[in-house]
Amino acid sequence: MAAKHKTSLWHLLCRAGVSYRQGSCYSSRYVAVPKVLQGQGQSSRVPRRDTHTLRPDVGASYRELYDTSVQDPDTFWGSIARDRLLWSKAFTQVQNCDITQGRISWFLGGQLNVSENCLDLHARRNADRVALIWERDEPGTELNITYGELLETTCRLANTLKRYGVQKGDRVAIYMPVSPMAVAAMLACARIGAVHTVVFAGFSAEALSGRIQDAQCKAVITCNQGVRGGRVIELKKTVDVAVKTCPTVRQVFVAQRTDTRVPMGRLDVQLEEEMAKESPECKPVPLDSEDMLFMLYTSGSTGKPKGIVHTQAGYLLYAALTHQYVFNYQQGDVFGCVADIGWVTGHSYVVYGPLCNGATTVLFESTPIYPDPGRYWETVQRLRINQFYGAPTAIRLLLKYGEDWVNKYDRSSLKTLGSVGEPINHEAWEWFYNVVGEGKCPLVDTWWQTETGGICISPRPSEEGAEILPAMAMRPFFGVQPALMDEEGNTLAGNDVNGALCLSQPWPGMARTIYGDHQRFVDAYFKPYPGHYFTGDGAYRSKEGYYQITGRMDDVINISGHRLGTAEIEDALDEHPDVPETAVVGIPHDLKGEAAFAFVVLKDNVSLSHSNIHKELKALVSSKIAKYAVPDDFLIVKRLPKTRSGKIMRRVLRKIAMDQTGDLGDVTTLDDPSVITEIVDVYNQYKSLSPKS
Ligand code: 7RM
Repeated sequence: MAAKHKTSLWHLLCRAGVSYRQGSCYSSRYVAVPKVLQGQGQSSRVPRRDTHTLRPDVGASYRELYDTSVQDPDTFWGSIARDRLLWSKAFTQVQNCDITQGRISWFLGGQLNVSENCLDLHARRNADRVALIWERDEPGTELNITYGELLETTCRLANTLKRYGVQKGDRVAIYMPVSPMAVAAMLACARIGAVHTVVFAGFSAEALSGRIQDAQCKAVITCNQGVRGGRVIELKKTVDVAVKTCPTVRQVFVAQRTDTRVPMGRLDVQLEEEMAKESPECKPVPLDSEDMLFMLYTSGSTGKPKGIVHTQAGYLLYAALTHQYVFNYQQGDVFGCVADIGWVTGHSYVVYGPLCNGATTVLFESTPIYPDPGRYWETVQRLRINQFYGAPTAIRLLLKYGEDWVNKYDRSSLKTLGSVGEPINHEAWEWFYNVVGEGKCPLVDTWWQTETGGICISPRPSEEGAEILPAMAMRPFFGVQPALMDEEGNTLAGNDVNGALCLSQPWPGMARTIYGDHQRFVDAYFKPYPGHYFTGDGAYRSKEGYYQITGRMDDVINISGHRLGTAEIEDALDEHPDVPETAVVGIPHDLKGEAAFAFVVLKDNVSLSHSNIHKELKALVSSKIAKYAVPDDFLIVKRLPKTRSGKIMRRVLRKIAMDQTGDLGDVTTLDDPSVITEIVDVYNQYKSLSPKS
């Protein structure tokens, strides 16, 4: 038995992972079959078995491994990084971090190429192994893309970018549906050292343009149209509007997702036509470990979205290691993460983690209820998905439709279920575990953030005998050391305590900076609790020492797993000419997790009717941000509750919006407490007019 004899750290890590340093028998056989990625072709399955196996049986020494990872991170991460990544140049220093300054660097002196690690390495071994299964919007029309094909597509795309002048360090915006071409676009950037910023293809022109401007993107890669839930999305049209206000953009590359021709303008280039002219080979550029890989915009509590920056080696290593261990991914498995690539979950667990591990990863283009609420499970049956990773908001939605939609389909391929994006409530957890998984698959509730790069707190099903308690994120991953803080900034000792969740030492996957604003990075994450990374979330450490995440502590809300600053919605509402001031709060919502509730102050003598104002405000939010951000409720009030220093007391508004006016907490710092009764009266009136079931 493996657990019996004491094994070296090195040995444990090697047998758990894919050892590229020792792997010797690469075949140079290389099949590159051009395939129109959006093509109408039949799905053809090719064997995805591999010659090497990832062994899950790491056994009882997990505890030892964890202890080493936090007590001696240099040995731990150094040996794993050497073993699991293919380096062009070896690193000379494992880390050089000082989190009080927000300085984080890993694997210094080393050089590698992320796309080579994600593609060439696997294509050399077996070019015919399936890298992507593109589960397109119409069920039953999936396409398989092999490592050989994805490599060729990526190279052609990289060569095209180069020909149009995109160079190392340039930023490229990707505004595309979940598709192989989008993955190739990300990897093509990585191949030449360009920095991608993927913008969710549901965002408005204004949101897209804001991100392109902040990142000063040189190019945009998009599609003529998108298809989702049976509906066509006019992506190119949105880009046309967005780039009008983006002087840095020199080219817009347009791929064809549908057969529809869209008008092409001065900046536009038909992507597939250009790619056809290019060589199918493109040498990967060796990049420094700390060169930028991508940035991804995410909401903070104040102001505009922040461009969270991730770099090469540390990010890739962390995404790959967590992908393997948290989901107990084994070579040959079909990994199904249904997140959009516009979110960090799509980056780490649709693209980078799985591809670095040579996995077969599903690209899910559709929605949980298209064409009916059985879609996920029908897909699981048809693709024989082994790990299914989704969001609580979708689970809560589906459980309302009943078990028949699940039971209709064969889910016997499932081995691990995962949840991410927000706290998963007990009802959803039990349903996911018992109905979907029939009580047979471990369900991992994975806590992490855009800023953490990969999963930080989660059960690990591959850990022998490890218990998983419902609706709890449970245990820190290797190298992650959580701490809970009280209001005075003291670390809470012992168990059965509640506090602000911090992580007390750096790990390779953590964000490096906020693009163009390092001071904001330091202020937001490292100032609140000196010496720690502050997550912005609250957590409870149970009697057993397990972690449960309680939710955001700041003015960020989480609608259907989409993190959004209340300030962003307020900014959009405030653009209305009749609206001088608003306050948006998040309140619990059965399906969406949280919903936005808007308190709106109107100018005197407004002539528009309230219902027209509602309509206009809704339209504003959906055009400035996205449809999902539109508040469910609008309450028109005379004034907002403010402290003497002028800060809106959202805590009180949240209580009112949740109908908990009996317990408003401390309101002594309010400038004029009579504002409370004023708002409560309006709320009660509103409630009596629109009773909610
Ligand atoms: C991966 C992702 C991050 C915020 C985070 C939390 C919340 C995410 C969980 C969760 C409770 C979870 N990145 N969150 N996962 N809360 N349990 N398992 O979601 O940057 O978009 O959002 O999401 O509040 O701080 S994110």
